[in-house]
Amino acid sequence: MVVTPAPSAPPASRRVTGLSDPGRCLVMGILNVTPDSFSDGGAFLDRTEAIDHGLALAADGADIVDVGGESTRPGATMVWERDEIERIAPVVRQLASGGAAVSVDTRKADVMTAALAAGARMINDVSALTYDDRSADVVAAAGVPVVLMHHQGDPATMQEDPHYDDVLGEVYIWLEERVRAAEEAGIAREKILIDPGFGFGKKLAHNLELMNGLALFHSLGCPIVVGASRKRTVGALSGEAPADKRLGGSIAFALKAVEQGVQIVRVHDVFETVQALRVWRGMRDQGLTPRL
Ligand code: 7PM
Repeated sequence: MVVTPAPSAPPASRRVTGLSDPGRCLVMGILNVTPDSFSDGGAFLDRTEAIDHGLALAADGADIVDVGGESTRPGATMVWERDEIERIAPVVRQLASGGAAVSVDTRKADVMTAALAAGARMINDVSALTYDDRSADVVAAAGVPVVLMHHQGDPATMQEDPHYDDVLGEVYIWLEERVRAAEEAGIAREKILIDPGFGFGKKLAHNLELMNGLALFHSLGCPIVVGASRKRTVGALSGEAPADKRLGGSIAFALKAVEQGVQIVRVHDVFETVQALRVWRGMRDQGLTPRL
């Protein structure tokens, strides 16, 4: 007997891969090509290892591979532009030529230019184009999408004593202003994504309020990106679990984000996150299927 699926539901196989739903939350896999990254101990500094890890992220279901060559953790030392380019460009080139959609996590205009020449298709700037006064022009000229992330203070000192009277309102207004500045620099509004910057100049309570109130940011009219993967907030809520023991908490945050309709989650553990999102979607789709 041939069982035809109900017209309201896509075939199960397509539902599982998400191909039937262009609106599903995308997964951005994190690829650190740094010697001092807190969560993988610089294990991917070696170029071929970095490339292999990037390919594995894509194979595990990452829609985007986010390549970063500069650690932006609290207290991190600065990386010279040329070193950052040397680290990431060959990795970007290899991943892009293999068909991966590559974004590059950098605050520097020359690194953006080099990464775009190597095949990157998107810029992810934790400074929201405030760090380098040439960066907005690079993004505008390239016509690529850009993630504008909120932060308070410099990476070196941002966790010393972050203060907000109203974290949701202040982050919202700051992002609104950065979107306006980006548009003024010639970046089309449909190329702009926003990110509340989990952990960037925020205390535990600030991060939790942002996570609970994420849906507010939809009224800025830009896709939302959220990255909470392996961050200190997870450790703070789980008996100070070390960075390599934060998968469960990272997934809890990813689900909280997707529940509020964010468009991209930025994570280290792509396979496990994709699985969690599929289970979440399966439950939601069942709930949306009319009962006969
Ligand atoms: C050390 C500390 C290394 C912190 C890396 C980090 C985000 C990002 C980062 C984010 C977007 C990390 C961070 N975080 N880009 N880049 N959103 N858009 O944990 O939350 O990966 S770097």
